[in-house]
Amino acid sequence: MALIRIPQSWELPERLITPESTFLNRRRFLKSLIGASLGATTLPLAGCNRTSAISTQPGLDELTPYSNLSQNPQFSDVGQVTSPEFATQYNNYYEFGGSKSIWKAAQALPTENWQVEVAGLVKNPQTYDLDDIQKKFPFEERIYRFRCVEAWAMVVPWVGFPMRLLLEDVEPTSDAKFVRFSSFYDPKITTGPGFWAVNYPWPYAEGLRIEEMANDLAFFATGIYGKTLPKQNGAPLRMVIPWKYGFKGAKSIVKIEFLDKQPATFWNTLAPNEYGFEANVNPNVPHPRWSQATERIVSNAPSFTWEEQPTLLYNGYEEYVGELYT
Ligand SMILES: Nc1nc2c(c(=O)[nH]1)N[C@H]1C(S)=C(S)[C@@H](COP(=O)(O)O)O[C@H]1N2
Ligand SMILES: [Mo]
Repeated sequence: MALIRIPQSWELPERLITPESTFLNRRRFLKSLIGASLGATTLPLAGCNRTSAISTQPGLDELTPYSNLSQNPQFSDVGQVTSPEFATQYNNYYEFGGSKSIWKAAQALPTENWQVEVAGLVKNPQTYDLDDIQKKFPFEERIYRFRCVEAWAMVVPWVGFPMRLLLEDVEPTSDAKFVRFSSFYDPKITTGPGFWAVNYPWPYAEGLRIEEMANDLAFFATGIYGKTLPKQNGAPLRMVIPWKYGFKGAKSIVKIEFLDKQPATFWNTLAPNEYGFEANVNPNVPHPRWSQATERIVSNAPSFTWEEQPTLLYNGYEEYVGELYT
């Protein structure tokens, strides 16, 4: 991709472009902005008390809580859960901007009448709406480690269902070897890339081998912290592949295609030597521009500081996925 010049801010690890102090100052700044412009914000307010509206998680408080949610005990004990305030305000969603502070811009995502088309090499092609998904697939809560390729990490409680249930529903043919998942893209709405990335290979798309999709860990999330997904986290349906780097987890999915060949994916097309198709978390395989041996995990409110810890092979999920890669 010699024609594509990758902007500087995409190339740098987050720790270099956004040191903690900058982020924390920005958060404080954001809070004061929110306080000053409540009338102008499109977010409904939880109450009339301005202080409480600011101190709760913007974008989270008006989301629908799941009732009778069962937590999968197999995926519950992976350390202190990251505070929702952080996980819903520190995001990567380039369709809505190149920084981590896109949660407000992402509220422009239109999620009404959402449909997910399943096509390609399957016996039962489907176009699901969210009601179909809710009725067909039993939802559960799973707490997963989350590891971005930029060497930061969180622990996130997702709500959703394992991808293998969708496989059973659509029945891939024996020719199906790979799956491509495409995100919502409408240049009139997803204006975040602006002039600097209009020629990038949108829509954002990710892919898996079909055996990876069939692994019990591979998950479709429709919720987070017991509520429906905020837009900035990939509403209404996103992928969560906890043993792979975060960029493998495409957000706001509109299309799932079963294919006989490895599909082109967003980051792998842009910079194949930096973002592999497989992209398993591995402390021994450095990114060309930084080590992956350690990661920074965020500690919780009120300080939100980053703490260094060793990176685990397959992000700690070797017992589940090791056999896929022998
Ligand atoms: N459509 C889309 N999906 C995406 C991204 C994106 O920019 N666009 N960023 C990826 C990256 S790099 C990461 S680390 C995670 C971040 O998910 P979070 O914001 O919920 O933590 O989303 C992934 N999915
Ligand atoms: Mo990422």
